[in-house]
Amino acid sequence: MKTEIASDRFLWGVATSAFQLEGSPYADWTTWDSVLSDNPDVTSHYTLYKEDLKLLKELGVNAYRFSFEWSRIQPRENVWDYEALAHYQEIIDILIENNIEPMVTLHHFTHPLWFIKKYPWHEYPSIRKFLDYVDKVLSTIRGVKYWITFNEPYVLLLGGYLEGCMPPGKRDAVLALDALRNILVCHGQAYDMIHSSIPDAMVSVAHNMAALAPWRRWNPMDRLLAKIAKYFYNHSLLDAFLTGKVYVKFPFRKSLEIPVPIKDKLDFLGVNYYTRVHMRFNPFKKMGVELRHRDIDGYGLTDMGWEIHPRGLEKVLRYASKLDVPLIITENGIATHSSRKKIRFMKSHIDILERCVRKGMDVRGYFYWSLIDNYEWLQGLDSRFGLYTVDFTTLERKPTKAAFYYSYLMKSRNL
Ligand code: IFM
Repeated sequence: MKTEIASDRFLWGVATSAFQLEGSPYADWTTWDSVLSDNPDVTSHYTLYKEDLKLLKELGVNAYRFSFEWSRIQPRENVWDYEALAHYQEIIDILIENNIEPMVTLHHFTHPLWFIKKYPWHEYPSIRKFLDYVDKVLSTIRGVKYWITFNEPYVLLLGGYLEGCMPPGKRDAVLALDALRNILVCHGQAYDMIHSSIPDAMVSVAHNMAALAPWRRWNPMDRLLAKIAKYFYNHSLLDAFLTGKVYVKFPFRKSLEIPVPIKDKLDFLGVNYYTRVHMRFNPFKKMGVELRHRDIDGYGLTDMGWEIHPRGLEKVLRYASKLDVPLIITENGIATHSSRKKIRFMKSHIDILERCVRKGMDVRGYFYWSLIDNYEWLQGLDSRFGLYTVDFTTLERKPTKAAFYYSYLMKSRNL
């Protein structure tokens, strides 16, 4: 596998996604959750982007991960919006002028409404439609070396095909496997397309990884559940990059092998890490699983009830190291109204990151989620992940103490 990242600077950045800051009148999520369509002003970044990009400079980051909103670029099946493409190109140009490395995510959960209605991911033609979009982006956009094809493909599948809480709202394991295959085929093809137009590109997915543990250590069923979940949620995608196959392991049956053409199609791995989840066998719950967050380490829970568990970052980076490609933490952050908690979260995770690098793990970047407060999927506007707060009435952005602390951390850590 390739292990080259040309730039020798550690990437210190922040991450965002288009829909969470900009919304889009053409996206599936706009009808799925009405928070943004009821409050169109909160999606102010699409007009205030120049002001927001100044915050990056103020923070002192050298990299910025953001996404393109596919539904703005292709609002209807055969219609391309060149102004939207020019808008994203302008963002890239501003970043480059300011010596900030852009990292672009092509797909971050949302879809054009026409796509999800006519070609949802479990349908084979979804592949062609997504690749048309990639092709259009590659023929118009310049100056991007770092690409993320899909943000958290497993979260998309869990939400869209198992829980049914995200579009297309299915609860069907067979369709989920079809969708998984089609998404990974798209990754493989997009990887080749990006490399043929940008030979030194660095391409990855952003894989959400979690620390998963049995609720009751003494209980064999809880242990078995945690083991299966750990394999499927964290490892099966890594193994697919190593072997070109997704193994779906069943507890008492042979595993199912799904061939996916993605072997070695990865120049680095983007790791999104937030929390640890405890799992308990409960026959009265859906699929026999009950999930819980517990404050075991004494760091507390976030406003969304997630356990703050910095040591889990080391665990997932260790798992990811088996790929033998550089690792970049493409998301890590906390929803809280408290700056003190945000600072403690950031410091404790970056301490672990530093320890991992000292131990020899090849980690080349860290992106804090997120730059400014934004819309959180299914939660609305009260999950405050931003280094800058946003007053959603006046649209005023204000730095939190954590913003100053992050600037200081980036200068003081020798990574
Ligand atoms: O806001 C999300 C982001 O879109 C994907 N990763 C997790 C974040 C926090 O839930």
